Amino acid sequence: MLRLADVDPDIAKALRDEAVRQHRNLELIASENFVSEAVLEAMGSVLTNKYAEGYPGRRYYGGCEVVDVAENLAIARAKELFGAEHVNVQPHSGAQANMAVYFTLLKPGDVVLGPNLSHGGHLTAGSPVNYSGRLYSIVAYGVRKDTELIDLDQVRDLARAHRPKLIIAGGSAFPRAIDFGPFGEIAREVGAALMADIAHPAGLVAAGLHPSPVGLADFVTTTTHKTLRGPRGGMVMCRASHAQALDKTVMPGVQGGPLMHIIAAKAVAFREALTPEWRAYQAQIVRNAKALAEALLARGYRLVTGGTDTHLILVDLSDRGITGKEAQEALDRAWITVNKNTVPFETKSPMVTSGIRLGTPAVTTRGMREREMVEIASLIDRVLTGLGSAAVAAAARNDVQALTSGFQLYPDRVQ
Ligand code: DSN
Repeated sequence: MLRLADVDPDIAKALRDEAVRQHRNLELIASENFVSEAVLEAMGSVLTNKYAEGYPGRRYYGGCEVVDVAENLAIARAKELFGAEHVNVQPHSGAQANMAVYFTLLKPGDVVLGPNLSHGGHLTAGSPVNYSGRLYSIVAYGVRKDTELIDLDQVRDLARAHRPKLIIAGGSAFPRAIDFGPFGEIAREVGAALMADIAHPAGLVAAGLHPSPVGLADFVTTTTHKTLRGPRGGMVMCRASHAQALDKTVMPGVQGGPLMHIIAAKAVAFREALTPEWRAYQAQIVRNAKALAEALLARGYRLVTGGTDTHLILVDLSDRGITGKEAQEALDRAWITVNKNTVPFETKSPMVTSGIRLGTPAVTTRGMREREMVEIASLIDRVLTGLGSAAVAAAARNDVQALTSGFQLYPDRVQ
């Protein structure tokens, strides 16, 4: 059997280079994480060969008895992890998970009340450049100017005025925990369905460290690769009463063949997530985020909402005369990986932005703790203060490598 290095040395080199980059750099993108070797093994498996349109026991293809085992395990473990009545593990991504819910509930033109993208929402919650914004009549809510927390009075007022069919709670850049209770009350009052997108805090939700919308929202969507630390993919949870409609929308409504190797890897990740060690890991993610936030505040950085109670920090750099783009690029040169991000009431384009988003899931997976977070804050500060200096970037690269080399990651892949 020919190995990858023999068949395609260029891709083999790209894979090794990426493993080296992941080991060498400080990974602070809030939506990224490092999966276990067991999850990688399930993803890179013979299950990729199998077509299995349909659901366990009800497929359109023969030979599905083995992949049925994998999908049933993924479903059962996800139900146990989140306490959900029904789970569909087939969505290929968070965007497709959200699409499945919209297509289950809505007709084109229906009114949807969702979070403004530049206030922490997500593209699929109604951005005009996304299918959601093109198909539905979107009304956007935001955060309050004084607290930068979700403006629930505005959510209620807009819901009463526009009578949406669907209300969306959750997004990709909220540093604070979301209280789903008031969203549920508002949705009930105006007769709307509620969808909670927990892609970012899903791991914290499963570990009981963030309020759970399961049982309260009609639909809960998530990705499986962020705090949840599984393979890249999506998932939808719902009440049993919506199960049949949801499953029909996922397949044949918006998807064809499920990715059975990814579903098997989801099952592996959920098994890992049902252990006490994984819960302790989630708690450390939050402790690390708080430690990083405090260390940045101590260096004079302005954090949106003044801090965090999740895995995520949003740094507003507008008072420093640096754009998010400049900061991301300078940090990249120092092997610190972050993403530029809009801040509430943003004045710059999404390609420039006034802020950067930081997260601790990946560095926590590597075993870093509060002490390292203080060091990371100091490194970020040195790079941003010395913006444009090649000497500062070179010195920071040395210190980043010294730090990351103490925390193993995929040792067999960086040889
Ligand atoms: N792109 C994801 C993130 O970085 O938050 C959201 O889909």
